Amino acid sequence: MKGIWVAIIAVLFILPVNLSFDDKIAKETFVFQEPKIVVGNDLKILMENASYIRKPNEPVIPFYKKIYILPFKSTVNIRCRVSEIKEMPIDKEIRKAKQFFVCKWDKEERSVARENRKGHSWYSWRMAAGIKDGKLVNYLIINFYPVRCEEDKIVFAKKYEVEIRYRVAKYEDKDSYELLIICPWEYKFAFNKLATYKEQHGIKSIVVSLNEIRGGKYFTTQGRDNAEKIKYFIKNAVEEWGIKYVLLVGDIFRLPSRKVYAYEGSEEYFLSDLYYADVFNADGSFSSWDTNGNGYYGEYNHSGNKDIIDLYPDVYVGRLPCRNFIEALFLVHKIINYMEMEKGEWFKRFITVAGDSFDDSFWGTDYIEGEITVAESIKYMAGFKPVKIWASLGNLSKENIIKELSEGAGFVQFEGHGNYLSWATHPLHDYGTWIGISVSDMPKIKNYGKPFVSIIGGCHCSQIGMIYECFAYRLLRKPGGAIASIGFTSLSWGADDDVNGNGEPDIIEYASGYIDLLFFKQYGRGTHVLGEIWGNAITEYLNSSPVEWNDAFLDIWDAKTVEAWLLIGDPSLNLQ
Ligand SMILES: [Ca+2]
Ligand SMILES: [Ca+2]
Ligand SMILES: [Ca+2]
Ligand SMILES: [Ca+2]
Repeated sequence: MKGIWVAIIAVLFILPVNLSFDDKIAKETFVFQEPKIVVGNDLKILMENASYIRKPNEPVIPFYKKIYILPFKSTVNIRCRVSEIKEMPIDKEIRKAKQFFVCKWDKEERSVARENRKGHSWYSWRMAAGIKDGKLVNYLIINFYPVRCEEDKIVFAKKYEVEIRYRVAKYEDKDSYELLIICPWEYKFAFNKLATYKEQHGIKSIVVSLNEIRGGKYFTTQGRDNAEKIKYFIKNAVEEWGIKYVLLVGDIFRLPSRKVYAYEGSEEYFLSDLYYADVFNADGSFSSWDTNGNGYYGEYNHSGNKDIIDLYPDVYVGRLPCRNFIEALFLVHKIINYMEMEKGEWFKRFITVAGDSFDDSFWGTDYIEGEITVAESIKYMAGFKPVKIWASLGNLSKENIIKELSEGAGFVQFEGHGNYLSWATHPLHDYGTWIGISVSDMPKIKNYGKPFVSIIGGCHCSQIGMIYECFAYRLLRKPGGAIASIGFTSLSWGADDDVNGNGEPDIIEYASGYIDLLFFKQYGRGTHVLGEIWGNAITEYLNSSPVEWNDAFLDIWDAKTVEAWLLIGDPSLNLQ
């Protein structure tokens, strides 16, 4: 951000909690440099170090964001004076954003959302309750939109004077337990074993059965259905016990996931466990994800309805979708073994599997999208030996994927297309050919005693609740295979081209490619606990994306990207 903030009166503040109930004011002035207009077939508006709105069929405009971290439950009031406004005439159209590509195997299509255009303002702000380093905080996000597009001109606002009035609330963190395991009663025996082991390793743990939640054993039962009862329980457990990690155990028929109705034009609903992690609003109240109270959750563009939610996780949540006691016991042993084992050289291997995800040749960029994304992840994984199974290297084949996975690895990243049983991608410029692996290949993967963490970029690879187990869970359920897996329960999207003209391929700046590489960015920064990596990646994604629920940018893709990004695994697991 150097060189952009010309005048700064007050800087980012993190307030000590003991300043309760004092009114405070912070003032900050931002002066933006004039946008650069690049003339080509259309006009690109560039600003240094800016982010860019990429709403299909709308002009691409730059924006800046500033994040403040305040104590949990603090309240704010923002005033912003915008001045030094300048009109800049233009005689060509501003570049418009393109549709996203759907990362679905068998079907490559552009997604569409209903037009719902509304003008944007010079700035916006929102406050969200979230978690940072295991502590509840409030994130205040201010977005600045210094460029507006009109018919024959752009209007540029140079100077922003921001006044933040805030009131700090008092919140005391408890510390009776760190890990809460919620499971059906018939799995309790297996997970008591895990809890005992965790306790011996310094993680205070409690196992609670679904019957005990419904029966009100610890807290008074609240909630309209089973999922909401579980979510209220988690809220109580965070407030009363200081829970940081929640491990949900059971397939969705035993422990439900939440059907979420963020409708981007092709899939009416999908399942989200982020629902269980985003338990608080910024004022500390329960986040129902059904703010309009109509019984449909997480609505966006859903028959004209909308639920306004902050999406930020407040606790780190993962799931083991076990279908029976044998699977439950198997996974408990797998986790304990992983914690026990001396990890050898194999752990330092980082396997990346990628190819040419989309045909972008007619846009002239001709990126090899999957490879670009995993190459970015590799940059963050210092100390790891990258193993590249890439179309451009000529070694992308099912046999090679099986062979390399069989040798074991600390981490694996797939970037391409999927359905709930398979993952695949394309050779260079050959979009009719699919190369990948499916659940039927998994018995051939023989990395016994060397399980990996897999990040799977592609639609539906983590879609729990289908007739057969999904690709992501099948990897956990086999001997060897994966110890944890993150991927999408829904359709996911790839942003192609360099629509915003900043020189970076959009595939790593938006949607699925962006969130997947944030996992490795977090790990590379030294966050090694699985759930924290997951939570921090979602938080960073939300901090940098304007999910404002105001229809100005129709940010369904961003909301859905975080909602559908499911962690299958133990969130308290240390990946070292
Ligand atoms: Ca609703
Ligand atoms: Ca939240
Ligand atoms: Ca391509
Ligand atoms: Ca770009």
